[in-house]
Amino acid sequence: TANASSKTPVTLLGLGAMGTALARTWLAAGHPLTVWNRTPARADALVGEGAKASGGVAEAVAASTLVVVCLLDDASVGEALVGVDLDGKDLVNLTTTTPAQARARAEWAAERGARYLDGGIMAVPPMVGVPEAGGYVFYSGAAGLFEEHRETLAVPVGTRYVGADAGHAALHDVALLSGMYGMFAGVHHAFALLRKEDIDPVGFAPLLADWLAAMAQGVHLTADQLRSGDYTKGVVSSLGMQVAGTPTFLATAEQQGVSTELLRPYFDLMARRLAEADGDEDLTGVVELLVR
Ligand code: FVH
Repeated sequence: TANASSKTPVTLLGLGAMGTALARTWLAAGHPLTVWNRTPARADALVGEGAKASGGVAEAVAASTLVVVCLLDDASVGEALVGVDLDGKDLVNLTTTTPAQARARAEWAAERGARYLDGGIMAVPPMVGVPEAGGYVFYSGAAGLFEEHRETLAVPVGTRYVGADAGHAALHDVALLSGMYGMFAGVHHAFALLRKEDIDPVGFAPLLADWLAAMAQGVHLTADQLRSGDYTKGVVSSLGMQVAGTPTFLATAEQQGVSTELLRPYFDLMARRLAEADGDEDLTGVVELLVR
């Protein structure tokens, strides 16, 4: 149709849970979409919805200038694209990788005549195509290339460009997810403490969620302190006071029959920092111990 032909054609490689969700949004927005998946049957439903299936990965790549890749990991990207002509293509790789893999993949693409953007997806499949869910993708690589494709890339979820270094999208992605795993560790320890008591976890959940949300505001103070280099700036709860409190947390875990293996590594870092720094500073100095 006239409407479909006015939209940028997209080739999408990878129809796992995420790739399939992305595909549906481009189809719904009227983009001509060519799809490829290692297991071809996963394309069947999308073909029924208007996508073009391809005879193979080379044919799929040939179909559009903009080629979006969403595969399992960096190795699968290399395997899928081995020997494929990428000359003149704009490759957008949404596969989760390390920053070093993203930088190497950008060089690999350039050697094959392709322009390259890397992406880190901050969304799970049900958030794709649902703007109010707040999902987005970090992009890094050449700013001009991002601008050229911004509108098309913004169809599935929001976009956040984080700079020319191809590794920075992956770094932002992994940094946010690492923060999330630290939070999950605390959540699991908290629930474990209650496990043997007559306390309903469902009733406790909103208390925990609200407390974490309030404490999460502390990231702004941490960032300020890191930028200024003054870890005593604006301190509310000093390192000295908090280290003095750690035996209470360890003893409570002991009394509740809960392992301290999640808490102890962080408490050990706090104690090490106190041994070498000002007790009036914040917890921020722990960052110094982590950076080798
Ligand atoms: N799903 C999620 O919640 C997260 C959200 C944040 C971002 N991640 C990353 O997105 C990438 C794709 O994830 P996915 O959810 O689509 O993953 P799967 O459903 O497991 O699909 C994997 C696809 O990769 C294909 N594949 C695997 N190995 C190879 C290979 N050697 N050669 C070619 N393709 C390969 C697989 O094909 P098939 O098994 O159907 O034949 C799927 O298309 C990922 O980086 C997440 O970390 C998702």
